[in-house]
Amino acid sequence: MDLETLNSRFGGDGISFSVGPGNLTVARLENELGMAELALHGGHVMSFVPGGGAPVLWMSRESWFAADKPIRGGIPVCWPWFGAHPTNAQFPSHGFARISEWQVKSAGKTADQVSWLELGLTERQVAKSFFPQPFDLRLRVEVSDVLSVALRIENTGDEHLNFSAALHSYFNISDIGNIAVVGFDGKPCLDTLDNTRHVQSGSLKFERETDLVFFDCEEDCFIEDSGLKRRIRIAKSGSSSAVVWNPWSDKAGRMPDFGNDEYRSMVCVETTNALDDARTLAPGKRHTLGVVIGVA
Ligand code: TA6
Repeated sequence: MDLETLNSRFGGDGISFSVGPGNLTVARLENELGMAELALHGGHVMSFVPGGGAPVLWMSRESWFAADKPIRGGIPVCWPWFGAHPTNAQFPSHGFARISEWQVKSAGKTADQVSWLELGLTERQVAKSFFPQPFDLRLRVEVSDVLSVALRIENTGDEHLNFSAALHSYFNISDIGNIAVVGFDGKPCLDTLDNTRHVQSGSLKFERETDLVFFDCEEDCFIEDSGLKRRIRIAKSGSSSAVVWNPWSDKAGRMPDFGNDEYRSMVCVETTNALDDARTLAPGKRHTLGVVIGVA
């Protein structure tokens, strides 16, 4: 759908569509309480700024903005597999949803200043080789003084549908040395760097590459940032796992779409159905993976 049609059908009242980086179509949702931008490419929330506050989501200055590449930052939608494809190393990391073109389904604003946009993706827009089963994805983004992102997955086929998924949120922080991630105390955890499991004790601080998958965790978690003097709240739904990731300097240096020093200004706290928390949908059934992000 071209910009003129998008704006005439779904624009207005603080919702607009324009050409963004890499000529990607970007939707902007703005009201008195907050602002967010998302690319139709990947159904990718790129930014969220609560009224009068600092940007909450991080975006690499080296990010690709291209039809065949994932955007590095914001909230990548990882589906139908988290991480590497289980059997085909040629398939894209973290699934195909974040490199597919999503369609706008509806948009609006409620009386209490919540602007929302709903995008859709089905098997008709995706290469059959990646995934042979029918599905219907809906991504609903709501913006006020908090950001809500909900990925609804429906099995529209007649076979069981197995998937893993993530809302792979990148958060903007003052410096990796200034933060603690709180909320995983006592949770079982897999360290993917050495494939060992342990139980987390206390809050998470960062001094090296960190890539941890937490299980049995449905509670809210927080990023406490002494530099920005703020606490980001991450409230999950439809998820009993989470991933905390920082690539640190060596891995950042190996990623062409990630500035060598940028690991200091970001942390990922991801809302997932990953590994042990992968899901199966019977025909006709739905599952929603959601996150509400706010600043205290
Ligand atoms: O969520 C953590 C992780 O799986 C890391 O292992 C790292 O690979 C990161 O995601 C980014 O993956 P990407 O494919 O976006 O480079």
